[in-house]
Amino acid sequence: MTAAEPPGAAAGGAGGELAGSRPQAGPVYHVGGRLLGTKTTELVKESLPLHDPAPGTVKRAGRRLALAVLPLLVAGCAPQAVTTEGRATHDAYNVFLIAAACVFGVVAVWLLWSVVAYRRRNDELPAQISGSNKLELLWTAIPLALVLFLFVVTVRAQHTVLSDPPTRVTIDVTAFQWSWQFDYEGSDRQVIGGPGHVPEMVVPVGVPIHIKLRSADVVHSFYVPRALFKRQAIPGTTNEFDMNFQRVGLYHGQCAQYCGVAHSDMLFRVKVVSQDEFERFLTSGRGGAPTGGGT
Ligand SMILES: [Cu+2]
Repeated sequence: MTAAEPPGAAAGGAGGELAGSRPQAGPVYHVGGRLLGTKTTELVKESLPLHDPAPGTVKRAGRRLALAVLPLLVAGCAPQAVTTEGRATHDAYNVFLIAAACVFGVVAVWLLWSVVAYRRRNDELPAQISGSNKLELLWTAIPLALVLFLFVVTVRAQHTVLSDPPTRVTIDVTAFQWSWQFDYEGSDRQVIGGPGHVPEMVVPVGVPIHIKLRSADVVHSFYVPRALFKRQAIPGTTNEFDMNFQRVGLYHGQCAQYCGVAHSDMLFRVKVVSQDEFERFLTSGRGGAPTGGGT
């Protein structure tokens, strides 16, 4: 008997004195290194573990799965937007999120079902099927329809964000190393930030604000998280866009493009006020008087 052969093989093959103490067995067959059976009808036990997992293992796996899924769920949350444009972006984002979740759910359930329903039960090869025009058409048409649907959702959201409504408030925003300057067209109102002073861009609620964004030196980025909007300020270029704030409040803003050693100081705030308060703001601080910490 060779070292790889189990004792039963030696007993059956040699017909020696051990034959009477155990069932007579023929040579053992190996497929892919696994012990499958003998020439007799008796099957030798599989060497792979087929026992049920311990209850504690299932609980631990459940906890790990929850820990893995929770950050994904949290990461899927976007802040509630406070501008008309931001809400359009948020709505489009949610449609994408729901579509992605549905695709994931269908694929995951289908995959798990296939693993369980078509698991290996014996050594027989399953039916070998290849080519199905119906299936090919189905799994081409469904993703195509999904992509077209998401394309339409994107174009509609983009149309809202990039629409150019008539405005009566235009603000020239200039980014510089390392703060912001806000000039109100049609008025001599000006707000300039500086070291230790976070400037406030005061805007009226419910009114489209037209912004002309420029840079005085290097590339910066105008970013208001609650507006779900970011746009670069590029030297020699004027980027124009509109923001229509729907809620009174004070919203954080910052430069989102690394622009030098004091980049982290490039903060600003958007102060959304009533239209009356905005009129008072425009007329009460003529001559570039500071507001909200601006200099
Ligand atoms: Cu910057």
